Amino acid sequence: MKIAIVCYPTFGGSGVVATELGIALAERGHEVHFITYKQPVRLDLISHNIHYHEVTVPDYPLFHYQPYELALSSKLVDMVKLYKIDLLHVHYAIPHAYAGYMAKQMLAEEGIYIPMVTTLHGTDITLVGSHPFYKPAVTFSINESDAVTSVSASLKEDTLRLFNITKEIDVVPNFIDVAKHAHTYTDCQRDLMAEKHERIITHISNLRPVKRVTDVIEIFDRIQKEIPSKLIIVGEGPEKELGEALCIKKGIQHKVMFLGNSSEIDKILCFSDLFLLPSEKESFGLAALEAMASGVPVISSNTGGLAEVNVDGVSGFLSDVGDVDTMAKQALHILRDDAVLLKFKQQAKEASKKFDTENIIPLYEEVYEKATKKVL
Ligand code: GMT
Repeated sequence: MKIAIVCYPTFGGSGVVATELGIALAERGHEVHFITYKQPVRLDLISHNIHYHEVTVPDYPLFHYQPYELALSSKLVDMVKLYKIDLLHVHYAIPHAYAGYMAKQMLAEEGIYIPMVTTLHGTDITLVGSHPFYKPAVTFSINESDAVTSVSASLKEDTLRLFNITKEIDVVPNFIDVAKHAHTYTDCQRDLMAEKHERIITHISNLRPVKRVTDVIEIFDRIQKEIPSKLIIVGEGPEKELGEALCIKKGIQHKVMFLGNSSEIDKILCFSDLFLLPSEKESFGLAALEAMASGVPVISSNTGGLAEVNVDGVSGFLSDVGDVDTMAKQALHILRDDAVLLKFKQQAKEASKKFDTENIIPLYEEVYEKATKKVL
């Protein structure tokens, strides 16, 4: 099949999922066309089945806001015609489903009928999409999609609760190539980050308020009082300064490293003993799944889709949002004893296998078939 994938190309779960999906589909023989404003961050391998088409919005003094949807829908029309694309798969409803719908309509005028699959990722529904400024357009473009998928059952429930949806929503969970996450390193170089006797605790996110970075630091503070440890925080975002200030206030700044965005997540997870994700909201928690696939147990909140990923008492533990005391106790339970830590590491890796690429990509292919039948 010739598939056009529209996504946000920057750091962030939805872009990562869309990129990895495109790569996996290309490996299965599909021709994949990424259509977005910048080459996706994880797309460093352009194979003969993968194409990238950049959307540019020309600057014009009259534009107070750049009309990206307009440029995207025009680019979609051009690329569908040029490459005879069979299906549009848009990730993140805003504004991609809306631009996709416009492209579909323009193509229909020329007798070209193309199905559109929309994948909902979380903040497009729970944070931004349900805002009254966007809600009618988001509802409309979801209902006008030929197939809709959500990355967890919890996100499906949220979507049905927040919007008036008339379309069936298929749950297709996020996925990971478990084999790629099997470390081949003989030495993770953990001595670069910590002393031999110290545990390494990691948090990776876009450091937005929803990630509760200060909870990460509160949990770590309680851990480091009991056992020697270091905290690595990966990512850039608006809560970084607040996090740094809290570390200084607590006098633990020498034990906490803020690494910024990194393209070496696998190396960081290789030497991590525990992953913290105490988010306020999380439709899935791809970062938790990446940690688990690398054999890193997860202490997380029980919000949204996290309970569908992190298995309580097996791959880590789940607690109520904001309950940093319980999270710290659970972390200490895992970290105190070498044998317990090893058991949780193995269990985390095992639990991630349910979401292996091999199990999930065929579900997307089924959705594509279903959507194609609808427009034929
Ligand atoms: O977590 C974020 O703020 C980024 C956001 C995104 O759109 O990239 O992540 C959402 O999509 C990811 C991929 O499907 C999910 O793993 C995240 O849980 C989800 N984030 C939220 O729901 C807050």
